Amino acid sequence: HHVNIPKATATFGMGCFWGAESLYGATRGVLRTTVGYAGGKSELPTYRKMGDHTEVLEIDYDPTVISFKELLDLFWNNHEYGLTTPIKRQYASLILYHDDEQKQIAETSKLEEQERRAPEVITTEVAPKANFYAAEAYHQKYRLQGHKDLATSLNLSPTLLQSSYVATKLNGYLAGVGGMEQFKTEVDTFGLTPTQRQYCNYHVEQNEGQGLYC
Ligand code: MHO
Repeated sequence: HHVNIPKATATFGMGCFWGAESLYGATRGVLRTTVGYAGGKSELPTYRKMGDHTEVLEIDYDPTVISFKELLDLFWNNHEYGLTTPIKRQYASLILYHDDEQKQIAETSKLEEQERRAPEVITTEVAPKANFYAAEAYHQKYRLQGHKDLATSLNLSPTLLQSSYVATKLNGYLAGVGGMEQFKTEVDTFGLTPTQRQYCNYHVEQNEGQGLYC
């Protein structure tokens, strides 16, 4: 993996962060994902004491491969944010922008989405990204960690659970996102052993298109 790949970051709250992490993980142009807590003011949130924070996904992406607008299209198409269902702060629909360009694109995109959904009122908030607190290790790459033997064989330290490109990708593909055809085009870059690869092939095929759940 080359160090000079251009990198930008997006932060979204879209309900349970396990699903969001798998959705974006298998998406082309996404380089790394980390789940965490953001959007509030309380100090050092944890899963048990989240305070006024929301479960969010931080996404590092290559903007020459996928645009912020394309990340937003996935955002709108993959979670609930209508006023018909009251949403707890923990699962709020949230776009935390990193710069003025993201702010503008997010606000325009929200207006368009509101027009599409009217008369329903969408609850999504657009706000500046302030503090982001990475979630506990057991929440990172949750679907991948569910494959215990594979996860163990990958030697994922708590740091790697947040930063590994391969863990990011496998966490998406094993949850059925991306599909077998796309997986085949990328798997050579993952550096898997033959055993790991065979295991992944089987489960990517089994789970393809199963839909995200929490
Ligand atoms: N409470 C749900 C979702 C977890 S989530 C990371 C569960 O345990 O399945 O909010």
